[in-house]
Amino acid sequence: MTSPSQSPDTALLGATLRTLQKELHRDIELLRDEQAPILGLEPDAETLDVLTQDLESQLERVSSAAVITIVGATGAGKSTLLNALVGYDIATPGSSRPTTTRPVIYKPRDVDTSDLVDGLGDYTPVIETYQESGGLFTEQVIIDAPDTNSTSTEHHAIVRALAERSDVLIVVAHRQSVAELATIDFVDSFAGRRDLILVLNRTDELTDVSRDKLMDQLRTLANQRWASSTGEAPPVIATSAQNRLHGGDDTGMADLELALTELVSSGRLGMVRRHNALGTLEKISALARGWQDELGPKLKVLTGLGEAALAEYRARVERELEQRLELRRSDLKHLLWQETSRNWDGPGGWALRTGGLAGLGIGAGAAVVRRNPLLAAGTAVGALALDRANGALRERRVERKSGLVPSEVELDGWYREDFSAARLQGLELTGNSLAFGLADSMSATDRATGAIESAWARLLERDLRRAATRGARWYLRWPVDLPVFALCGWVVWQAALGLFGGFTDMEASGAGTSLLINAALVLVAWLFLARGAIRMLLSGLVSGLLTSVRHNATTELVRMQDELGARQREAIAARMESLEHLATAPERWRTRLGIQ
Ligand SMILES: Nc1nc2c(ncn2[C@@H]2O[C@H](COP(=O)(O)OP(=O)(O)OP(=O)(O)O)[C@@H](O)[C@H]2O)c(=O)[nH]1
Ligand SMILES: [Mg+2]
Repeated sequence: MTSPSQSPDTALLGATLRTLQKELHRDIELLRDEQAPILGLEPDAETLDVLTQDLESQLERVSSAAVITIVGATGAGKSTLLNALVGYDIATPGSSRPTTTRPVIYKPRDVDTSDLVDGLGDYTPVIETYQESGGLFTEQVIIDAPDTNSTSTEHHAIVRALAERSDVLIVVAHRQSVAELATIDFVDSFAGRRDLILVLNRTDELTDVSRDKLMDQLRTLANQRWASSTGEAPPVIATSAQNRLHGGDDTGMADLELALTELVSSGRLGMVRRHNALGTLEKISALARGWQDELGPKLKVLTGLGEAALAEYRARVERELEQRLELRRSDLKHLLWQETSRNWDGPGGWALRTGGLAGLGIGAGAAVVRRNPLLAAGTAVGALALDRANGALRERRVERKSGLVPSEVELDGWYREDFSAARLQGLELTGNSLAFGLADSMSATDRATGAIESAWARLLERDLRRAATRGARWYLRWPVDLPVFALCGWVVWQAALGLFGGFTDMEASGAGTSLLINAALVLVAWLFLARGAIRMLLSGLVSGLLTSVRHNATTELVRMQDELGARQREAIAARMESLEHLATAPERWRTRLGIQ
């Protein structure tokens, strides 16, 4: 509904209200998020919907003419009162009750009331335009509503809907209907949200005593049931609409006109609407405070459970990795020997590459070499071949990640165990076990697998090579290789001497078969000793490698814990913030709208 002119003030007010309204919606939507709606809000959902719709319609009407709805029991004189306010007989009062069965909206010619009647269905009000202008309230929209005490529920619904879209409700009672007002909750539901004016009409029919008595009853209701949150009670006025309409003097009608004029005069109207909006907001914030008390601690518990679950899950993955790495220690040693031997050109490298089987074979060969050189050679070669095959097998085993990385089924099982308390709490709070970004099994599994795989890959691709390079530095290689070269040189020297001394004298010169065999035995023994020493040294490096795998995996797992934990923490914090935001909204609105 729009009025012909809109002052810059009201436009600004409208903009501010809309911003505030947006914030409010955002908070409410977050709390009732489809994925994880907080179930504790459900009992209040209907009230909340009514309140937010109310707020919305008030904000929409910020720049329009005032809407005054006259409600009350049948025969109280609502239609007559309307005529008295407009100044001529526009509404039809009557004696057959109820006279007004459909609401009638009276409006100035240039005011569009489509918003007012929008969505009212079959009970669309009759719209009448003021024929005469210049009356006291012919600038405003006045609604003559059907009675609120009849049994017709349609009447009730439509009056309620119209009252929601109004600025001011004039509640009219007469002698017969004052007591009844206390029994119906219609006025209760608007108290604090709408400007109310209580009118005792048809006072010309009453004695002073009974009028005072009825006025007292109305004042008690106004003070005790319908006061606003600031404690302000609606005014109670005694009138005789008929007297006024017939040109008589009626102080009550004059008071009513004054009160209404104040409320609907352009500057005041914005204020009325702001007050009404604030009244509605107070109710939303009271609901929010209740939710805060009830749900705040539960949300905190959920945060704690989510974090504990992640910590437990991480610790479990780490423990498991630790054990599995220990099982891989010997394979890794072997791999490091192989890798180191690749960087070691020389006899030490060959010895290092030779496994235990080959060592045994060569040893056995050495034992029989004097008696049967052919068998000795065969034993050594066979053992070497077997050793090579065994080494290849180990290498493949180390490079495979399976066995080291827990299977998806295992990880899922741990997840279910560790996250069960958090999931249950989420389920209770929102009907969704993964409420507020609690880590799901898939992402926890992916992250844990990724952490271990990347740590292992880093070992194979970088750390192992570095360790192998370190294991084959010159100051390790030379002490092993030089004696071998020296011995070989000596044998060659002896052989040369023998050669110069004549082939026949070879045995005598000491360069005969037994020299060669002895030299070979010394060589094998030396290399065997050296191999043992280098392997011991490399084993120390293996411990370092395993520590770095653990360290890298842990770093990644901690990151997983932080990131997944932060997601839930932030989601819950956002809900808590929304609750707090709603609980303190009236304060903020008051400041922003300049209302004390
Ligand atoms: N004496 C006296 N009679 C009044 C006064 N106001 C209204 N009446 C009479 O009371 C009767 C009912 O008045 P209405 O204005 O039709 O009452 P209403 O509240 O609109 O009734 P419904 O349309 O049925 O809900 C009519 O006969 C009016 O003339 C008044 O101030 N004094
Ligand atoms: Mg009527």
